[in-house]
Amino acid sequence: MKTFPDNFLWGSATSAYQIEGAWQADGKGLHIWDVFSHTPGRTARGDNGDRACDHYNRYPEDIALMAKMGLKAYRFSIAWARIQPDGKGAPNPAGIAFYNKLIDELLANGIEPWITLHHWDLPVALQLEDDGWLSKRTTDYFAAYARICFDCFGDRVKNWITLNESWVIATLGFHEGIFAPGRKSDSEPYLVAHHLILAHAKAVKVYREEFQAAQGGQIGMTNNCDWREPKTDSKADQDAAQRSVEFFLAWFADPIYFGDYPAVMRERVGERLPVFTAEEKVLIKGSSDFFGLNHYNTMYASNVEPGITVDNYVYANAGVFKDQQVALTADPDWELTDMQWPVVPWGLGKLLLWISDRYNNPPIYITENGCATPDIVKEGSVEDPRRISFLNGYLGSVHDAITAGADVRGYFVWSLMDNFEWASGYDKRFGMIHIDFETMERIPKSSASWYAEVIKQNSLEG
Ligand code: GBH
Repeated sequence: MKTFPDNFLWGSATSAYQIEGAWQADGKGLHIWDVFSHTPGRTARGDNGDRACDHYNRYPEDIALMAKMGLKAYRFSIAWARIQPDGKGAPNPAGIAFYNKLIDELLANGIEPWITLHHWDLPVALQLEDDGWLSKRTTDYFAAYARICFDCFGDRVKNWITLNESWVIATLGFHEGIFAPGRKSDSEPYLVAHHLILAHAKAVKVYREEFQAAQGGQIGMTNNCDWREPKTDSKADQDAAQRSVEFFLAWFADPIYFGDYPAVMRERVGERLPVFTAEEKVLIKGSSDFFGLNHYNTMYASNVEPGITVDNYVYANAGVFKDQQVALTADPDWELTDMQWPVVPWGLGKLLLWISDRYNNPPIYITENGCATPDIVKEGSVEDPRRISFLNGYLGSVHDAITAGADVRGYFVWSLMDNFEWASGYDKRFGMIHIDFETMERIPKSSASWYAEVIKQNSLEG
């Protein structure tokens, strides 16, 4: 038996655009993912989140399913464009009313709400009028939006995540162009990242100065990182793996814990890497009460000599890749999920220890981990043994890391239910609950009962 610490927080996660639907209801403004997914050619089959899981209307049923699983916590995001349709100005009462109902229903069911303020759905007016995350002005708009949320919901909500996966916004949105707003640049990702870090720090300042003492909650940022294992024992490959994790995670975490970007990025990115003023460094340093981590997979990393082009540039997420000179490969024996991401449970344990070691053992919450698998509905039920084995393996690795000293406080499965998987659309299924997107029927998969048992026992078998 692998038993978890007392009070270990068991949860699952979703995000607004991926589940809510109701894209034009009750005064909601448009956001960049509404526009991106309605632009021909940007998502698989032209799928969009117009209806998604219709969670906006079916949230009581969804919360009942969460309660049945015994979830202690539920991480969801607020759609900024429901709160401020144009991303600035007066709040929209109907948007606030929706999240009030959601929060109250969670609490009535004994489930702790964990709110992400921004999970990629930037109000489109900010993109058109202010250049979105390319502009420093957006950092102030974000802080003002955050203030509305703390003010309206902070009496009941004690856990705040400012931003979800800034790496994805910067790299997939502004280098590869495969996510909204779909830009392709070698320098913009660094500018966008810079503004996201500042936006986070400004929102945290608002919370700490105006709300935290009275409301007594905690606030942090969630970043994603895949693990990079050196392909060989050579010094060059070990350095490449370390460099790759620094370009991935330390890009965002070093400013928060140390006040500035990693030295290796400064050396390699040069003047495309913006500079924090002395005042900004003070603002940013120490701006997280916990370390939020999303983790999905592992790749081998090997060194690439400058000037050499290898054919996995795209797979390796170029932009920041050309600057890193790291080639990524998978072991052909690794099982792949439906996203073609390798299943390597030990990578998560290694990453947790890397974080503990670099950032002086911060409290860590795994705010996302999970996999996509195809579903077959048979006589009204769905068996998903591959998800069970994925979760069992990764949770085992989390347990190993805790035993080795990492301060991991909680774990959120991505995802509660199948949903709109961004550019991949609806046929990539990450949920523990199956959704029939025609009828909107919910069918808990076998992993949902498996997870309910883990939560009940606070331990894994075997
Ligand atoms: C998360 O992003 C999101 O927060 C969530 O909204 C989304 O639905 C979920 O994951 C599933 O996608 O080794 O080159 O193949 C995940 C971020 C970045 C994780 C890319 C996997 C694989 C890169 N992902 N990474 S590669």
